[in-house]
Amino acid sequence: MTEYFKGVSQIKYEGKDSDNPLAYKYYNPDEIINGKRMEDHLRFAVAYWHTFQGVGLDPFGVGTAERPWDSISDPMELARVKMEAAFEFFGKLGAPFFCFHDRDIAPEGNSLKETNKNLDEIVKLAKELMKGSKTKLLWGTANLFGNKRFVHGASTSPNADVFAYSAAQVKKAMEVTLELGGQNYVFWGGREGYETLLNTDMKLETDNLARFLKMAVDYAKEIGFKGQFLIEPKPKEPTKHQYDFDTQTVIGFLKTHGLDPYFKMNIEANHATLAAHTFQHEVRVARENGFFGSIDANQGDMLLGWDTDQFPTNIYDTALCMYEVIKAGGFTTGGLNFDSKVRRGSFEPIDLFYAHVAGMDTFAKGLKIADKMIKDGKLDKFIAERYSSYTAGIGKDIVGGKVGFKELEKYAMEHDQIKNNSGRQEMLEAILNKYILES
Ligand code: XLS
Ligand code: CA
Ligand code: CA
Repeated sequence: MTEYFKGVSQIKYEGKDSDNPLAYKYYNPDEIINGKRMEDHLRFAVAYWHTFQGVGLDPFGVGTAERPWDSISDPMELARVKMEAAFEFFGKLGAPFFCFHDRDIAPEGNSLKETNKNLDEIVKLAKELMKGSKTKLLWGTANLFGNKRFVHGASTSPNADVFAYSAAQVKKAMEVTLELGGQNYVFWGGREGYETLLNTDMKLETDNLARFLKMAVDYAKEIGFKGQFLIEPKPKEPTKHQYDFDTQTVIGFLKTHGLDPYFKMNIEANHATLAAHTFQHEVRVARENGFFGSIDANQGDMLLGWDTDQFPTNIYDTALCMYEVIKAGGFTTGGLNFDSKVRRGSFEPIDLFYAHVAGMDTFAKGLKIADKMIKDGKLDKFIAERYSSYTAGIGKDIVGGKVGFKELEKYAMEHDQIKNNSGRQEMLEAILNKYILES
């Protein structure tokens, strides 16, 4: 078989003293952290779209990426070569999972029928390659935003033909996800949102979105797809206002439409930033409400207001993310998918390896820090003490539903000289720094 990434051999764990950029310093798949292998804690996935479809274009200039498949022009030949190269990449990296959109792996034809035929052919190849590989499919999804037919949305388009087309496309994407053993299926609301309410029937659009998801739930049952359905919140981009704004909004939407038993969240770090939340906030909201599913691992730029999808290299964020993941009981079907792209200036194939190694090490280190934070228990203890007024006396009665406004008024009359305690934020931040520096 052709070797596409020449000069890169299997990436190994060399430990923290290594200065080899093509070796893991912290990611040691077999190392046991709290009774579980690191690989099983982190469940890393490579995102097909950025890594094999990304060309490094921006609104001001053409693609800069140099890739081993650049000389191929036939779309189907290109799709086959990329799939082979992808499995070489997964193998060399030791990535246990990958994720894709239908249109990442196979080109559209002149009709939906031809498009499905193209997809079938590449799925067949992927299935063959998976037999000789340890890499599994974390999730599949449908691209309902790239083609111009989705200009006004997919299931929220004002055009019923687009709704029908989107349904046909998701039906097929679910079938191929099942065929490849996908453990989840993701719904990211591509262009499900609006630009102006002057031309938008918001009620019909959001009801249609719910109808669409209900059809997907029904069809999953029909074909025996047992994977987890995930919704990926994002507040803006491409539309000005996306319906799946953030985790709390999506939970409310699912509950309104009786869809909450069938969906969990796929939280993306950069989307949290766009919603003016921290990454940790979004994961916390998901876990505390029973919607923790999977994570799109990346990071945004605090100085930019758009979705930069950078590789995650911020230890604070990965530590606090893994803190939430461990507290959620760890991943079940989900994992950490690198929905991240190399910068336009990092255009060589080797940069794809450097980037993934950097992201994987940052999360591995984050896992170790989080494990220490939890085992040491200082933060948990502080929080427990901070809320201890609810474990006895009037607080216990409030939590236990034993008192109402009248009883509380009587209590407040007798206890109106209130004494608060310090939140000790800086002291706690120094403790977090100590975990980071010493783990
Ligand atoms: C775009 C989204 C997208 C989803 C999958 O912003 O992150 O890539 O993860 O459709
Ligand atoms: Ca994403
Ligand atoms: Ca993104």
